[in-house]
Amino acid sequence: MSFSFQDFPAARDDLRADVLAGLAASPKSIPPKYFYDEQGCRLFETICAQPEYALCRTEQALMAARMPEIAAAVGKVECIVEPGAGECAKVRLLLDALRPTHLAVLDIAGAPLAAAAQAIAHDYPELDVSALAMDFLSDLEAASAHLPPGRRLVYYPGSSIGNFPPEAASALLARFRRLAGTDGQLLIGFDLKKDPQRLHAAYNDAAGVTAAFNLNLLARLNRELGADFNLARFRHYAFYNPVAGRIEMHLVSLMEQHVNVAGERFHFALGETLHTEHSYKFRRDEFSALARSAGWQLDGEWELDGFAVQLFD
Ligand code: AVJ
Repeated sequence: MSFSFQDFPAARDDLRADVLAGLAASPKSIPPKYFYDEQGCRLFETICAQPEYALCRTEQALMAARMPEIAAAVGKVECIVEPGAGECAKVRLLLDALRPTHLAVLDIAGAPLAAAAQAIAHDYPELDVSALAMDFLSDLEAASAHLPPGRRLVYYPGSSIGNFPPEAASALLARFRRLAGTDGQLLIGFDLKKDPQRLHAAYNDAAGVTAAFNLNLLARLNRELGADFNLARFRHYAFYNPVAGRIEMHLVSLMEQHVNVAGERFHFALGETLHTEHSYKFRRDEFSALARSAGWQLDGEWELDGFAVQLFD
């Protein structure tokens, strides 16, 4: 077995700069990638166990049920690349079915990524595993240099692509195209448009886990930037916007207040929002058109209960 870890300090995210810029903007916003500190990752796992939030369970069931077809459509690949791999749990099904020689996993959280990748290297003795600690949004090109030659499959599960507005999503898919190379492929999962009440419920679970996940962003800023957000003065507010085809998540200020963040003071008016996430939903034809705009051709698709996986080359 072989395992390597590469840190890319120049391509790490900058919480402080991004948060200060987002709070100075109008409307205020913070990029959703900052949800996932240790506490945020735990809360997201708990969201996935809520009855209202079927996304992760459905994707898992779809991949398990259709894997023989998916593997046949993918064919022989040398290397699987997973940007934003986190716990590296989802890729195991693909490793079992495709048996590549190399796996490259990328994530901004270096320590948990290294641990998860090492566990994979242990469980798959034949596999070469590279863990790359970087923000793949800022430096996908640096990752490319660390991949072996041969056919590549970029794997981007979990509807993470839904967090990007259409132009940014198209730009990211185009970067995946360059990362995969001309004979490469993309296997990507995304949440489908469906009954808006079902979508609404998924982001407003009865147990309040999504609310806690959203508010944890403020707690993280308190912990890591010495901010003084009073969490009781903000309300989780999530809704489906059918015109834009997306869930919007906000933290709405319940009163006029000031908050100090990293030495700067910010004013919140009563009712002012801090926007924290877009989660776009697609029809299958919409998504394949988006990918086509980034240079990808649809090569296969699978659907289960409001979730879809598409394969491109
Ligand atoms: C992990 C990006 C797919 O957009 O549904 C869950 C994150 N946000 N509940 C999503 C999330 C609120 C999730 N993704």
